Amino acid sequence: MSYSLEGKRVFVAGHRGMVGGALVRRLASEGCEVLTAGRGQLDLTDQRQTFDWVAANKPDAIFMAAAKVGGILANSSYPGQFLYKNLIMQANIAEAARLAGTEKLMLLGSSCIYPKMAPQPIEEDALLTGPLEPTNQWYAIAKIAGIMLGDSYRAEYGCDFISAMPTNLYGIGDNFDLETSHVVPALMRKAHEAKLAGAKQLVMWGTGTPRREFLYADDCADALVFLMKAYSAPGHVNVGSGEDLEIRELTRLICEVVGFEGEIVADPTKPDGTPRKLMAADKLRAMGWSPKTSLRDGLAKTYEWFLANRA
Ligand code: GFB
Repeated sequence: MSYSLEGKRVFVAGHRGMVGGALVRRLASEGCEVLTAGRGQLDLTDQRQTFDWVAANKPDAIFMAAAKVGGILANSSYPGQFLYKNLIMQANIAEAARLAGTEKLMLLGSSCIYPKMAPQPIEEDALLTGPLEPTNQWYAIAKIAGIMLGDSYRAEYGCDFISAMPTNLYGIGDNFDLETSHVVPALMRKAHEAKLAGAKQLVMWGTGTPRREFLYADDCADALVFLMKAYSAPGHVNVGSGEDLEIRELTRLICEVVGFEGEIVADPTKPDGTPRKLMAADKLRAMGWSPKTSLRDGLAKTYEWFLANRA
């Protein structure tokens, strides 16, 4: 490991989100001081506030887990917000970190940065080799800009800025709003409500044939802390489970975990999105990291959290 977090001041931007929350839990065992700032305290879209907060709090390391995120419908409904907010927050935090002399910054993106028709599993060097998936191109462009920002600051100023690209994530603290959420929390909530109502059917968006890779958020946080300590180079690193499945198989698995035994009905009027986005896991595996939580176990833990926190 080349960078130790022990005794360091570590800022988790976006600690109320699913990834940020998982990072705060994971960092508890690193012997560091974790810094957080609520939205009322720090608006990352505000350049002056961001510069002043970072200068005053002097973090040694920053995990940039703050982002405007959402599922397939939210991405296609709010293209301006997804592009603008993600661009501006990343730019503000990168420049604030440079000005304050922050030792290390990790920028985060998503597997949707890759071309829609990228060969599978998707290697890191598939970036910018073809057109993006239209439903999430706005978010993808912002996240590609984030990678470039990190690499350009490394090249010009010698900043130790790195980028990680997690696959589709789910877990504790996820967004369960049916209009804006990702597929796992949406289907979990639908299955739960269908079970309680004694409904005969559950509606799955799209055709059910797209394939997706999923990683439990706490496994993702573990990988991000690992990379913060072990990785220092230009170019992003894929963070995934290395396995994918069809949305209809995922739907069946979620229904099993929740205990809903009715019929699954497809709604092809809703978008499928990209047909497949399984990322190559080799770069991270070669460094010595692999995930611990199976999809079934992660779904069970997520459902447990949902039951305890759904109010
Ligand atoms: O998770 P999701 O919204 O986003 O949808 P993406 C994944 C797949 O699940 C799509 C299907 O094929 C959806 O049509 N699906 C089935 C559902 N039922 C549902 C449902 O009830 N709700 C939702 N939301 N989907 C996002 C990108 O893409 O993934 C982001 O838009 C980001 O930019 C994120 O990359 C990780 O996997 O298609």
